Amino acid sequence: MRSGNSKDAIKWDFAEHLKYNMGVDSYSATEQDRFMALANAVRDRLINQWLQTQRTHHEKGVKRVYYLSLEFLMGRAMGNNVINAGFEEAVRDAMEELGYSFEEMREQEVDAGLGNGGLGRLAACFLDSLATLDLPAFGYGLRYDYGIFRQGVENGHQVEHPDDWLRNGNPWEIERPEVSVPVNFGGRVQAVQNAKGQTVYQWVDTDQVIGVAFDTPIVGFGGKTVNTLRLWSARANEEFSFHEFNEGDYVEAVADKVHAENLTKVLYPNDKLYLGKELRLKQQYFFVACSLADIIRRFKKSGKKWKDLPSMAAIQLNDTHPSVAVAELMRILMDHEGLTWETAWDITVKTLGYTNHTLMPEALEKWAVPMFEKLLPRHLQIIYEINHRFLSQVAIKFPGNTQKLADMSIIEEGNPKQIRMAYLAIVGSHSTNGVAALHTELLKSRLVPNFAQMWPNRFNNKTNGITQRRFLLKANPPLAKLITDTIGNGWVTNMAELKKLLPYAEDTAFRKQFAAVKAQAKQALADQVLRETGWVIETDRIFDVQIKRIHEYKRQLLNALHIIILYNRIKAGKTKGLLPRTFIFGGKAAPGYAMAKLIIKLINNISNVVNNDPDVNKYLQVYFLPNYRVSLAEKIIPAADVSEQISTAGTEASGTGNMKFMANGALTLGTLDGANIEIREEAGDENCFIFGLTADEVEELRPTYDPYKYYLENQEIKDALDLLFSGHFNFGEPNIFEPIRHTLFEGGDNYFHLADLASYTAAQDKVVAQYADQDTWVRKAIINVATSGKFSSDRTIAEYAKDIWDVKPCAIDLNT
Ligand code: DL6
Repeated sequence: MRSGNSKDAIKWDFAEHLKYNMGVDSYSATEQDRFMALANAVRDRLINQWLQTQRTHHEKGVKRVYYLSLEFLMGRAMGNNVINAGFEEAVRDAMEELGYSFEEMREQEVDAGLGNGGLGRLAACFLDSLATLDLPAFGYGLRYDYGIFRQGVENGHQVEHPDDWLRNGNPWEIERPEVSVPVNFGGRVQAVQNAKGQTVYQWVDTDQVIGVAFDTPIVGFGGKTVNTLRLWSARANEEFSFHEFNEGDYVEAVADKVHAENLTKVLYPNDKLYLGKELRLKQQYFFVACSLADIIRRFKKSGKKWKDLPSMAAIQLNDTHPSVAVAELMRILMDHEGLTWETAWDITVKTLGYTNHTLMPEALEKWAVPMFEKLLPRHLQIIYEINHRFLSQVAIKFPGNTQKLADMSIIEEGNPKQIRMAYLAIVGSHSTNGVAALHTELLKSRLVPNFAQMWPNRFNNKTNGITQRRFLLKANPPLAKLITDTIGNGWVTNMAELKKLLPYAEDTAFRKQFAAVKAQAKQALADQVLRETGWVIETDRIFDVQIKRIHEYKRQLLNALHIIILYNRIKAGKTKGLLPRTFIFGGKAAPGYAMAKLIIKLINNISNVVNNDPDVNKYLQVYFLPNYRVSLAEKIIPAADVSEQISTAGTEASGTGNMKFMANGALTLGTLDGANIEIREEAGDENCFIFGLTADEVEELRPTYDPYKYYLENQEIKDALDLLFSGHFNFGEPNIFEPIRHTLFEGGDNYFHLADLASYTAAQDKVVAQYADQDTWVRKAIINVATSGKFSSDRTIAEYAKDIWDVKPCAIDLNT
């Protein structure tokens, strides 16, 4: 009864947990109690497969993937777990028989928001695909007590509230106090002679923090492989505090404990901004040290020789955040295991792979040498030695070229000197990949051209993907059902099978069903918005959606400027050809990013004017949905008609929201940036709306770009900007949008809003014209779904597995 998948077994186990875990009966139980009891009953049903997975991997001695990521933006687990494990129906029926709605119960779950955006959500999709493809894998990260802040909106301004996501407990995780790793900081390095008379280095007089593992099961679709997400939480070193405690300084002892445990207190809420904060470096080293110690412990149990480590472990660095792993692995292999530099280096490079996720210079991590030295003195020594050896290779490759030495050095000269972590990651790994075709090209040609020239074979592209299980099967049940009823359910594990839908784009009856499903999703979103905000969203309109982090390069401002153009047209009575449209925005701004926060305020102020003007709101409505998060994305994406992917070309590495929208039948309105290019290739130019400068054109224009020219030459643009800066949208809040005016004009409009506004407006006009012909529109939407197969994270992970990791699937059989 504890692990059976029948409805009755689930009912029994649910009742047990309600009584013996939550300590309530059916009369006193709250919705939260019921959710927790059900989550526990679901977790019980994963345990056998979870244990069997670990056992099988161990017994077969398979190579494992270790995905090191400072962020895992998991969202809710309940729906995904029951779908992947294959007992959704039994759970739903069991709850219904007890008089509860499964849908309502799972709304109780708090999102696990341990990430900022695309990078963290990609890591979560990868875990789903790794398990579904039966690849032996661990995700390693940090168990932050507070995830990404909860966003409120007050008078149009973003306000941040702490995300106390663990307040009700986390039913999915298991604490493993027995898996604890001591992690050192500070101290000094001493050189001593070993028995053979060789100099060896010892890192001594350190402060210690303990990492404790918390494990979460990751169920692959079909429920066979259940991999592990292992997150580390910081605990004080008890011996240390007890010493002070015994000396009588109880308060100091407790303060030290609190100090140590602060390490994993909170996720840094910055997206693509490197801050250089000491606590952040401590987080990075802490999670790398814990994870490598764990990997090495597991490897040692295999009894293999050190040279076999690369054939047993593939460690992928998700961005530069874990790149101190290069030095840490070298330190373990040399200082603990006594390997020579050459052997340790060979193993390190073969074991590590690095994924770059950004072209934005302000996101590239560089650590000030003095701070790094204070925290990690031995690692600094190792990095200097890596650099020394590397630069001698550079000198051979580019003889007499001292500029190359300065440009490629891992240590950047200056005051203070800085460690270029991306360079360390490239030098210390066998693979560097970008996340979309254009991104990889720009990575090689613009960001690190010298490295691409030095090691052309190390660079490769792995276009991102998304899991269709969460973002179609779970998020959009009516569409998933329609697809399955039409072409079978093969697409759930082989998204390329969606191609079979292509002929149905020509089928009138299917188009009608498809349109009905979209209407249903719009209603579901409207219901959700009503519940969360009290706003009534009309559904019989075009839903034009931009949901993502708020960032200047993503150009929510371009979207807002176009809305003002529409507003002016409507006010001037130029409504011919206009169709009722709802613009939906969602996204968080980094708390310290003033311009991004001001853009949120602008959208909200426009929304206020537009939605309250009866002349305008019959054509145009604007909503900024607060607290954008994974579970809200799952409601918004199915409802969208238009997917706004409008970053300045050459700035968005890939984007993954664009893929989720495509798979749910929204048409991309986008620039030739990131994976939009590949979306156009798959869907066909006629099935999306592409506009704006290309990445090359942006660079050509940059030196002579004059935003005023675009303002003066286009009357609609001029009128929109004049209206915006006349105070029309900020009555009673004088000059609040002045920084936006400044950035667009005196600031030089770094993201080319004005250069692209006319072509964006023309593309938007085309959207409306095409939407007017519903039959054609729905046909295009179906073609988008049918051609979205490339963007499954299963495809992406299969490519990593083959090209970078060399790992093979391992079938899990409960009966062996
Ligand atoms: O690769 C996942 C995701 C891409 O889809 C986005 O285009 C990219 O902006 C994002 N990168 C980051 C990097 N942040 N830092 N540092 O979030 O990665």
